[in-house]
Amino acid sequence: MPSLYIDGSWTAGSAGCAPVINPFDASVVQEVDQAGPDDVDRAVAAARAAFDSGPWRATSAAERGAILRRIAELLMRDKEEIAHTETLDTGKTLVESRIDVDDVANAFRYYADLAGKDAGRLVDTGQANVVSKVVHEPVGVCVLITPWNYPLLQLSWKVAPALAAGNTIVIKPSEVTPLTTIKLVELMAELELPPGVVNLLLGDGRSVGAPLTEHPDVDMVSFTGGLNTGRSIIRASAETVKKLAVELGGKNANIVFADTDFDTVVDYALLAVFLHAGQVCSAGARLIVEDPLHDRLVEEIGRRAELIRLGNGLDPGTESGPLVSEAQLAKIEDFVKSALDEGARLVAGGRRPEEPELQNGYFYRPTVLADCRTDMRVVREETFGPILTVERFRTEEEALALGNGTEYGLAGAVWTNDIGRAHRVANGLRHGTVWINDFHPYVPGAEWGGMKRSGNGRELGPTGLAEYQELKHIWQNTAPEPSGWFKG
Ligand code: TXE
Repeated sequence: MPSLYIDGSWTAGSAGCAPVINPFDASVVQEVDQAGPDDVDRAVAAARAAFDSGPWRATSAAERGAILRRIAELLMRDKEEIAHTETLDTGKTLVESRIDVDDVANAFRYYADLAGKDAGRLVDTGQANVVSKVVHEPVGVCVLITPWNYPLLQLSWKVAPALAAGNTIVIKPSEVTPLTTIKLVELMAELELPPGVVNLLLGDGRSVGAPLTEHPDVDMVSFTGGLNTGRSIIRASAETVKKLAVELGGKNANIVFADTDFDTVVDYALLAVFLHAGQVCSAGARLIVEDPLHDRLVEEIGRRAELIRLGNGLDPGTESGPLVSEAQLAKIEDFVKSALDEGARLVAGGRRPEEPELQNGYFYRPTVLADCRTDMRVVREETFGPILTVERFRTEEEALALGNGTEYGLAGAVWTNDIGRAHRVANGLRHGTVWINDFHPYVPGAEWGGMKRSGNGRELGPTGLAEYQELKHIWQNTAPEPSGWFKG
């Protein structure tokens, strides 16, 4: 079956096919179509026409909410199949993939409930013969570009609010992990939305992503991915002054004071960084530890990291899967080498696993590096792999300075039993999310996004819907008469 979806029809791409690789063993899962320049133009034209003149604009928010609720139901109907596909495509464990599908359905339900809740507002002008109101409108044609670490989840944070607000969309998933995106579009195709409301293009960033971000008929781009790609997208969209929402990853601080419960913080420090082999934008990749606890904590985390069971995500005994691609594996090896060259001390990992059955896949052992400093590349840059760097602090001020010590500002955590200190540090961190005595949880109702170089705009929550809306002020004079401004 062809895998592009344009103007309500499945279609083959004009740029041939490309294999989708299972990172567990480098086998080919499936071949998928690749879009060429004509496909890009056709998808944008279909979305443009559906927005400008199709029946979609006339749907009520309640109708759109019902569509989103139906998508959530279909996701639950096919949950096992979708989770299985996500594991084949990304390497993550089936447990994680199932949680992803549940979270995806929750995102659709959340925006189903929110659609139409806020109809705008009346403004008191102080004039009896004037009605002044501010209303929400959709932005128009929205291009949604997603990464490979949470292919379906990241997509749902964009598709659900974009449709709830009444936009038409062109989806461009990562070329590395397109399979569950194809599946989601198949589910939406079951709903028989007007042609052109939802379109799907497959292909890489250079041939498909970049032309979309430059396209004059696209009104908005929502992007999640790497910082340098984000910079290119911001530059490419400047000419046509597109609306942008970008989430560009993080280098997230996990700050531990010595009064914290030891076993709990060991457990969470491992979860924070090694979940999904560290390929998480909010991964707690920088452990920043108060001096009295430092040596004991590093030793225990190193010991526990060596026990993490790598394997096939489909195997129930597996605790962590591979990296997503050969390129990502090479990047991680390079980061570890540069860290050791710059003076870091290897506490655990730092190598590929020895097991014969893992040799074909893109595996790397969970790695702990002590004696790290903010001037090291491995501490400053997002590695997006199973690498934990550890830094030491002595005062609260020092902890805060380290926590804010990179150009990113996506997420961070502070661990302490001193409630005043917990809030002082949380207030001082320039991160979009701060956890106190926890790591990773989120809810669809709370905004997600970055400060500093971690991005612009927010996903989730009411703001995640507002990103896909324009505001319009309508002023009505109910008793017009000459103003008398010009006397002649
Ligand atoms: O991501 P890219 P890559 C970070 C992480 C990772 C690094 C590189 O540090 O190691 O980025 O990963 C599309 N115009 N994150 O290279 O390039 C691309 O096809 C338009 C953090 O895989 O950012 C894909 O669909 N689109 C991140 C998407 O952008 C372009 C999650 C993301 O790919 C494009 C993933 C272009 N010029 C990686 N170039 C997070 N924030 O969670 C590429 N794309």
